[in-house]
Amino acid sequence: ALRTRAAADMAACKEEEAQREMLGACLEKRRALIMVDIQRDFCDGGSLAVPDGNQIIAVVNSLRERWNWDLVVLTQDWHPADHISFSSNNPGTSVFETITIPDVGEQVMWPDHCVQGSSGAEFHPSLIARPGHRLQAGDAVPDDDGPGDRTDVVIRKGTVRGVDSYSGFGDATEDKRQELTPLRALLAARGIEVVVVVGLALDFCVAFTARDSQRFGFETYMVLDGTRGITSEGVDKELELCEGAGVRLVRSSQVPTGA
Ligand code: VGL
Ligand code: ZN
Repeated sequence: ALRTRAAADMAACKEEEAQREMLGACLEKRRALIMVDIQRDFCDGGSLAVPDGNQIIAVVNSLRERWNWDLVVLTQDWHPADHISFSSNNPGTSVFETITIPDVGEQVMWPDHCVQGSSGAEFHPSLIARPGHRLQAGDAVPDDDGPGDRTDVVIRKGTVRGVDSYSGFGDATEDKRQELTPLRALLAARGIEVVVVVGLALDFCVAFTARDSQRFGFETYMVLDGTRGITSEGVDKELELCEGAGVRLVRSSQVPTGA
């Protein structure tokens, strides 16, 4: 057993090294940090609090100072009060059950959360955030304000009553459900090649955003200590899907420092 353990440790070590090299090779590439839904409602005391969600904030804050990002994006779950994903808007359902909605498909029934303009929808007060442009589905990508611009771009999602959107890119699983945000166009316009994803919740919006990012051709990393999930089964399943899709799973210590 000891030998197996040593072999496993060695394999883990090699993998870490490989990942560090991979991110090290990104030094010449334009990179974006995407902070997914770090909002009051997903943190301690919020209406859809992710267990230990608050613990990511220090990691995320140091990550943003650690590397010189070409772009920082803050996604913001931003639902109208009559949103289809709220159990309260689907009489007879209970919170956390999955129902099938005609023309929509499977939908988890969530407690009311991140209602537009509510305090629960605000970014967590301890998060270092510099909200600049605020964009949602239907908005055009604004011109680059130049290298002097140190503000973050806010991407709002879940803004259309009848469509939920876990991914920061928006959901487009069926024609009827198209609700794409300008995130993909924004990354393209800024010449981004590498995307690093952190935030809440790993098993929903973080995983969906990371997989879309990889699928759209960005070299995508998920920082494991910069995210937490709602359930451990969900986390296991989504991490497997992410790895299968080519998303690299790393730790914040593997992200390079400096320029
Ligand atoms: C999220 C459930 C519902 C998330 C958003 O940010 O992961 N989860 N809406
Ligand atoms: Zn939501």
